[in-house]
Amino acid sequence: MSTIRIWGAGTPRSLRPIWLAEELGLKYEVMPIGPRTGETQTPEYTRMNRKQKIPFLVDGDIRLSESVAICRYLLGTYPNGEVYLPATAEAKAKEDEWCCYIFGELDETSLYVMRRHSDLADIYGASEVVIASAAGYLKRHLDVLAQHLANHEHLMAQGFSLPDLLLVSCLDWALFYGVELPPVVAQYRDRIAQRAAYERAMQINYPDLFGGVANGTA
Ligand SMILES: N[C@@H](CCC(=O)N[C@@H](CS)C(=O)NCC(=O)O)C(=O)O
Repeated sequence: MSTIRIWGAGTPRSLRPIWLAEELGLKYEVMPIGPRTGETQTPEYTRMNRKQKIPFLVDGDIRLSESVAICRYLLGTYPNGEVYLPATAEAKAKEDEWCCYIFGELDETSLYVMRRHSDLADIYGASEVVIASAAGYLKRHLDVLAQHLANHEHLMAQGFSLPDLLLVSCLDWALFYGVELPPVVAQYRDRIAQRAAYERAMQINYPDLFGGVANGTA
């Protein structure tokens, strides 16, 4: 079996494949490069990933960028029953509906827009107006999630799934930006964050916060 290598640490997107690898009990190695350190710009990394972004996965002949695609690959290739893997076209579509929603509306349209015009203002320009607008948009979708989570333990009826992992990575990101979560969403987030795999992944992804070393070999 080849060594699974995951490039990237220190961001909500890099947490996703690390957390999933921990859930699946995989043996893997993390190369803890950061997004703004110059490490994604080297000729070696650029040859591997022309996008010059993290996370990135190598598993044998498979090379993948995009946090959601990497997670889908790991889950589909190494399922272990701990994370729900939909089997029918209908169940796959329902799971995908959540994944697209979380990635499209929370990650890219809200949180990353807030990041671009705050932390990354030197590159994309500072704009309080854009940040406030993106935060308002985020709130609207947190309310949608609150409605669903008021009577569901997980996003999918079948139990913990990839959409939950993606959502919690976004909720942590929102909390980092000081966003107040609706109570039912905060309770859901706290429940999921008790998973042992999440706690291990946090320590691997954010070694500086936990005083450890980014050695992701599970
Ligand atoms: N859609 C991509 C986004 C990847 C991404 O933008 N990663 C950031 C860190 S969270 C990065 O590497 N930024 C470096 C850059 O844009 O130069 C995913 O979900 O993996």
